[in-house]
Formats: sequence, structure tokens, C-alpha cells
Amino acid sequence: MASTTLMQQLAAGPLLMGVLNVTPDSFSDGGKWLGRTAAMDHALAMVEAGADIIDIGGESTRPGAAAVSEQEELDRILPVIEALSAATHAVISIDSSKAGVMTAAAAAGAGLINDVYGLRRPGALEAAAATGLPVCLMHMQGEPRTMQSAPHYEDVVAEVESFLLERARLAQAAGIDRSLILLDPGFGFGKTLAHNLALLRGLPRLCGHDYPVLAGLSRKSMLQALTERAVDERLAGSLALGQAALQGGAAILRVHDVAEHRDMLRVYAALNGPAG
Ligand code: PT1
Repeated sequence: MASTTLMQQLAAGPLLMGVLNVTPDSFSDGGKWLGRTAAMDHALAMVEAGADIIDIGGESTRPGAAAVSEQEELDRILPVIEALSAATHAVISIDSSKAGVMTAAAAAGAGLINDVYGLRRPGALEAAAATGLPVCLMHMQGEPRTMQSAPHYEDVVAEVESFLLERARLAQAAGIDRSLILLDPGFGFGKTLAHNLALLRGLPRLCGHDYPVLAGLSRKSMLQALTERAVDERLAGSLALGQAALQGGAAILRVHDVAEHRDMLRVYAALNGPAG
């Protein structure tokens, strides 16, 4: 079973999740992998480069992105999930917050549900539970279209932590086994640079609850603020943030540049213990 595999793989050391956007408007590669063949080629290249998980998204959640209909999302992702699950043993993750998409993606071969809304949208808790798959619960303040307008926290680490623990509690109440739950602070989702840095520094605290933690930092605009680099020039910054996340206890890094992060993980593992 894919879920057993993923959770067992996690026990062996940090994993890499490669990003596959099947969208016309994603922030770093919008429109590039829209066709099924292009999407498959890119996914298989990421597996070859060392991705353990491929995260397929049919709706951009970058700051300012507009929502898409369920049918549009299904049309984009289902052919890719079907083709990919026949072509690789890598875990296929579905990046969606819609109940209907979760259900259909699981039937098509997905092995992980990655929800930036933390299963808050209608029917999502029940739909995710019914799949029996592992779930990644992410924190977001607001919604993608407006989340960067004026994010505010009294204590960002404490608030993100208590939100995620409450979502994990509700997920278990809905029938999702504790061992199938991952948490994610949601870097860049309703957060200023200061909030993102506080969360990265506070990662050990978030990792202290015996849930694997996923970190998505790759190419995000916090690197615009820190390095003034355009989105396709943020590899060095992404590697530095990724290594900081590993040091803070992250179990999965969600990245665009898989080969480079695999090298970083190998170096990190040689210095810090097994796997990589
Ligand atoms: C993430 C994530 C995700 N990020 C999980 N799923 C995105 N679990 C999509 C910017 O500041 O971190 N964790 N799915 C992409 N979203 C963003 C957010 C892209 C912010 C860019 C920015 O530039």
C-alpha cells in the first residue's frame, strides 16, 4: 500500500517532494507542464533525480491566485495521476482542498492528500478519511487571493502550532489515524517575511508533537525579500532554507529543483545521520 510505504519511508529519513503544477498560472512554472506528456516527462525526470513523492496540483495557491472549478481541476490532474501511477513507484500526492478531487485522485492512484486548507473546506475531512490515505494538514491565514494583504499574528509560532494541533485532532475525530497525519506551517500563506523566519526558527517546536512536518520553501517570495532574486534565480536561497528546515526537524521538503536538493540531503545526511 502506498500509505504504508510513505510512512515507512519517512521513518528512514527526510524525503523530497517534487512539485508538479498542472496549471496555467503557478508562480514559478505556470503553464509549463499543462499537457499530459510534458507533465509526465517532468514528473519522471524528478523521480529520476531523486524525488520520493510527486505533488500534483491543478489549482495554483500562490499569493493572488484565483480559484478554479472542481471539473477544471479534475480535467487537469486525473489523466496525469493515472498515467503516473502506472509509470512509477514514487508516491503521488494530490495538492487539493476539494473533497471531490481528493476522492477521485485516490481512486486514480494518489497515495497522499496535501491540503493547504487543512481539510477545512466542505466535506474534505470526511472525503480524506474515506480514502484511508495519509494527509498533510497545512496552515494558511486567509485565502490565496488575499492572504498577503495584511497578515497579522500576536505570536505566529504559537498560533500556527495550535491551529495545526486542532486540525489534527479534528482529522482523528473524523477517522483518520494519527499515524497518517503530517503537519505543515504553510510558509508564504498569509505570512510576512518576519512571520516566515519566525516559523522556520520555531520549527523544532512544531516538530515536537510526533507528527512528521513538511516544509515548502522552494523559490518562494521570502527569497525575493532576502536576496532580491527573480523566481528562477532562487535555487541557492532555496537550498539554504531547505537545509535550515532539515535542521529544524522537517521530514519532507517540497521542492522544484529535485537534483540539487537531493545533493544537499546527501551532504546533510553524511553530517547528521542515515538516509538521504
Ligand atoms: C506548501 C505549499 C503547498 N506551497 C504544502 N503544499 C504551495 N503542503 C503549494 C510565495 O510567497 O508550502 N506546503 N502547495 C505554493 N504556494 C505558494 C505560497 C507559492 C507562497 C509561492 C509563495 O512566493
